[in-house]
Amino acid sequence: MKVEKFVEIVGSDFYTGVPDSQLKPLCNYLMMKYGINKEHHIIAANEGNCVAIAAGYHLATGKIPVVYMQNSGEGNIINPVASLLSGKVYAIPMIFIIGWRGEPGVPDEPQHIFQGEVTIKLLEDMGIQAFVLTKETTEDKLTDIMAQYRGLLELGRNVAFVVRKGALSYDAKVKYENAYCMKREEIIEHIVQVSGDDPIISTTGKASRELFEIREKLGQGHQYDFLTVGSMGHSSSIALGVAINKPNTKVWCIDGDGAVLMHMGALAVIGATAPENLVHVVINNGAHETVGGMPTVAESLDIVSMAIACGYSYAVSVDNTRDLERALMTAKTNVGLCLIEAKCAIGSRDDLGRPTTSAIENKNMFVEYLKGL
Ligand SMILES: Cc1ncc(C[n+]2csc(CCOP(=O)(O)OP(=O)(O)O)c2C)c(N)n1
Repeated sequence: MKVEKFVEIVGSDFYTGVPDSQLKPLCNYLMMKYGINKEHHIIAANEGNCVAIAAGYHLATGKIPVVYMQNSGEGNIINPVASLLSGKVYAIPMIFIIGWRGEPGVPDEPQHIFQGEVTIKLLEDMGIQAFVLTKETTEDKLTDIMAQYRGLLELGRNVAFVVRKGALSYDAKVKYENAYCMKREEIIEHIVQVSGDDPIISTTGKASRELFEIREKLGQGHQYDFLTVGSMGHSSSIALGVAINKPNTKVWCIDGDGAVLMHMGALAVIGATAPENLVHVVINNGAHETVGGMPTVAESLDIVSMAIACGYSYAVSVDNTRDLERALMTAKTNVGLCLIEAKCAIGSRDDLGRPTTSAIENKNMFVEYLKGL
């Protein structure tokens, strides 16, 4: 179904979400129609934030908001759904539009398999009525479902459209750009060169895929790297746990701006714990590049000041390779908690592959490697 028709039938004028590749037609449509616009469209830091913003919108307007997200974000919404939206608490209605990664029977990446299996069940358990939108769903069917949904929404209930791959389409081509020149893959290659034999924990999305391919290209093993293929926003906390327990080695975290925003409290805890051997590199393209390039709010954020305020002892922002190399060398030799923000262009190679080792193999190699440090 064309996304324009879908949005018309859903009939809401406020959307908040975290972008998803499977919902690219919807995300691109919202960006073209509204951009980022406080009255109609806000891209939030995590899916729980979306629920809270949407709840505030409903309290203030009495109208029904929409939260859009990948099913990976279900964990992030469970707390506000159970303790804010639920009929046993405030009975706040909203519509969820959820991209269904890892749908049973559809091949997908390891981090999506289990989440895909439990997607509908979790919604049922949370009292959210769900309808699976497919390529075959007609406008009449959707209109019927929305009529039923309106009855539930009036009672303060929550409803969802779980969107199968290819169910929505949007004809316009949308390209996201910024003013920076460094490519994420080049930045990661510089980190690999300077980090040498140190362990690296990399964030979800293309950063981990690029790290894997750089090791292949350089003929290096993958034992140095823990690829956080899911758990967006948590790689820096994994790195903290490793760094505390391996105090005699430098531990590197390769993070993304969207991931940092998603669980920004981690910065405060890392800063307060202050392991002297942790280097946190935030590759900031101001975008959720992995899922299509839709913006984050990080482009104008002062990440260096945030890090210093949280207790990092060294923090610097770089936007070219010469300054990047210098900052990486300082971090390698410095004793103290470091953050490097690397300003980065939006984009990646078209032929970027995916890790050819399984997640369990990746973990086992990494654990064996850590034992020797
Ligand atoms: C909880 C959760 N929500 C959404 C996603 C979908 N997702 C995967 S990567 C990504 C964007 C990550 O952005 P950023 O950290 O800035 O890295 P970039 O892709 O720009 O390198 C998103 C939204 C996810 N994996 N998990």
